[in-house]
Amino acid sequence: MSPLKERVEDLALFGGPPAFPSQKHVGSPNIGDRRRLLQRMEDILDRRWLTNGGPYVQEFETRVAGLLGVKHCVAMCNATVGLEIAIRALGMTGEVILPSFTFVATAHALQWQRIRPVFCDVDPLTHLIDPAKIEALITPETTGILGVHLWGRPCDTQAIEAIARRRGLKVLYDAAHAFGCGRGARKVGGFGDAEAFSFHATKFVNTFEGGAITTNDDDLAARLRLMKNFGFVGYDDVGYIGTNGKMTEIAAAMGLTSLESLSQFVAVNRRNHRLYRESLAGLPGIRLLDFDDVADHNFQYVVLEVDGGKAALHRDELAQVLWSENIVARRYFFPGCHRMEPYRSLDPGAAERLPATTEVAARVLSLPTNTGVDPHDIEVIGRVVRMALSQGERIRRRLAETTPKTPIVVPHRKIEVDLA
Ligand code: T4K
Repeated sequence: MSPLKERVEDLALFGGPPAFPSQKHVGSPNIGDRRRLLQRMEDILDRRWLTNGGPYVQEFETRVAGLLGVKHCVAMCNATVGLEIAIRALGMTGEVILPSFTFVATAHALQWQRIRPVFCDVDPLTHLIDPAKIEALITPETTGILGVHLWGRPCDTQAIEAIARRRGLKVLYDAAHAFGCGRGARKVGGFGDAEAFSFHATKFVNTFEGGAITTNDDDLAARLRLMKNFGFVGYDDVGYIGTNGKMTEIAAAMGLTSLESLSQFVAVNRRNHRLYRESLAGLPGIRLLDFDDVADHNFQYVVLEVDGGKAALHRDELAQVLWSENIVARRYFFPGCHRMEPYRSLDPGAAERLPATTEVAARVLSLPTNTGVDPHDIEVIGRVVRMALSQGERIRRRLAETTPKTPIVVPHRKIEVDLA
């Protein structure tokens, strides 16, 4: 039984026992049928074929393409390398327009190959790139748009692709969060020139590390296949510049096993999302992002917006309360790529054109979900949030008394490194 949190004094922040004995994570991986996975692993070892487009990778690609209704799926070692390869295979150069409110890999995949990421503001309600703000950012150097289907909600693909057609730009989507999601009758995977998926351990369908690029373009798919395998066209012949973006057989085995439990994972995520919504309903200044308008959503992120002007605690104060209770809520994707290096130095004025990004980044808090979280956990988390918000003033006062000169900071990993 989790300790009851009825009074401010019960909070772990002020000496009470934490609500959970060990940490509850946002990205705790789904495992699926362990026995089936181990069988596949045995088979891989027996065959002595571990990587380089083996039978498990081929089966995984076929299954993913079939599921998404797209002609080609090219499996990759992760989504970041997948994005880098897709960007290069699409011939993007110069400048590419993307949202700043995304995981930093989206921007890094461009900057890594000396393409300038030009950050566009988002819609404050959906957190997605705002198509109305794209055209003003197009210059003679612009070669593409990189939309992000954040939290699994598809971008306004019609508006983005209309701009791209008019201005002769390529369109790539970062679909890292959007596996299994759809717009109308269409699944994410076939929009734009190509889409990039992540199957990282923290994604609801995972391959430990992994990713894929999907496309309906035969030539592009052929280029992607060459580029992820050093450009080899035969045993001794290289026909293209390439890198190593290959997925391993073990990763594909995990992916296939994960896919077999996909509907069960979605059902758990959907239930968790509903329970959070019910348990946090009616709290002033609190909004839980809903996805009722999205066809076939995967519900893999539970995203809370804490409006510091209306809620009794600011987002970071609430996060501090939760962290001390072993509830590792995350401030994804604070503070926005434009406020991280190297972008902060390369484009110091970016914040002026990104007011909605700044506002959203100050509010978001992702809560633990996936199969690692059960209804009782959500009840406990909901009770902690409710109690903390009903006692906001007292919590602030206590914090001021106990740590008078220490600013409120959310614990985070810090790596000191001298890059000079
Ligand atoms: N585009 C977008 C929009 C993305 O969100 C991402 C990745 C990418 C591109 C790039 O995809 P990949 O190249 O990774 O395929 C995590 C993930 O590492 C990252 O894949 C993901 N997005 C991002 C949103 O979250 P961090 O830096 O937050 O990871 P970390 O180590 O803090 O782990 C997240 C949480 O999950 C922690 O609370 C711990 C927990 N966890 C993690 C792992 C790896 C577990 O419980 N078990 C585990 O095995 O980036």
